[in-house]
Amino acid sequence: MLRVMDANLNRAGEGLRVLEEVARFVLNDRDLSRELKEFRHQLSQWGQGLPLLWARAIEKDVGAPMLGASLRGREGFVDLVRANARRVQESLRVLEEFGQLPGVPSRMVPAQFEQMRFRAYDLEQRLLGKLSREEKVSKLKGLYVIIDPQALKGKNEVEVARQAITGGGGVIQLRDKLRDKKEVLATAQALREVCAEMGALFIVNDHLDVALASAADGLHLGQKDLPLASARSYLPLDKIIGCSTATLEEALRAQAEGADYVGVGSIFPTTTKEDTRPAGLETLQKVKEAVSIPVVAIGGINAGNVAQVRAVGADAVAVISAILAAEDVAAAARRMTAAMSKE
Ligand code: TZP
Ligand code: MG
Repeated sequence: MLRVMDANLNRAGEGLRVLEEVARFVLNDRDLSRELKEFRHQLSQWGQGLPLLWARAIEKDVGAPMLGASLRGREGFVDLVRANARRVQESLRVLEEFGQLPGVPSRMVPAQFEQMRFRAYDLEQRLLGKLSREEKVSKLKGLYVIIDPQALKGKNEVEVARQAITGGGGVIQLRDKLRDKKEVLATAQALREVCAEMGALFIVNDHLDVALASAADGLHLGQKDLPLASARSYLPLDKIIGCSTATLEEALRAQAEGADYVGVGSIFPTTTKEDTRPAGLETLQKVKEAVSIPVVAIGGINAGNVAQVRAVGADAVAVISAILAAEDVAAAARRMTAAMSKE
């Protein structure tokens, strides 16, 4: 029985080590990797000073020839985290069950293994959420199309989104300043569906409740909207948050508060939004140099001036009128993406 305890302490420790490496080297997340390390150390202390190690006899272990086999076929880090978290949770469950048998050292309290198992579930969720968020953030480049019904001139939102994605748009945002929430939600749900189907990100502007109810990939907040921390506390861990900024200070603050990307604008004069503040190419360049999160330029951008925006380093350009007002939305999106890739 000591062999079972030993093997499972070991197995849980190994799984935690893999999770710790993902947190440290893949996610660069200091807090998560520290927590995982502490967890692993705590677990290893259970085995210390006990006659457990000599109880391990790997040559007698029928499972030994299989070691390594279960590591084949991992599809990516999500898969890796799931498999190893499961390994940790299963081992802790075994420790909890066997820990109730007579003969187990009294300091191995089964209830503590149970608590550790719940902690392992929580850490798994946090790792998976962060991984999924990073994957979304990596898609924030190129053309970001904002669907604003006021600029659609009667065209259908979903059809326009479909064409914009066909033309190369990788992100779609719904920005609706006028309609009732009920209608905004119905449009959001339809847009989220088409984005998921075509592999684009879907972001909701302003409304946390609509973002949640439509299972959007993220939420975009302005300086006068909900504070970032409040929105973050309600959104699942895999959702991203963008923040509009017009100055370097605002962009740095947004990053410090945990924004996944910043919007910077207005870069050029625009008639689409009345109360914009000018930011200009110079501010855009300064922001790009100062922050490490993706920078999305916005305001008056079209196929004729997008090269200037790219030249100062913007990761993505957010566009309303240059795409939505075009007769052929897909062709306009194609022109824009082509102009963006020109040096
Ligand atoms: N925020 C800053 S400028 C702007 C917003 C929402 C409007 C961008 O629209 P357009 O038509 O691409 O200039
Ligand atoms: Mg807003």
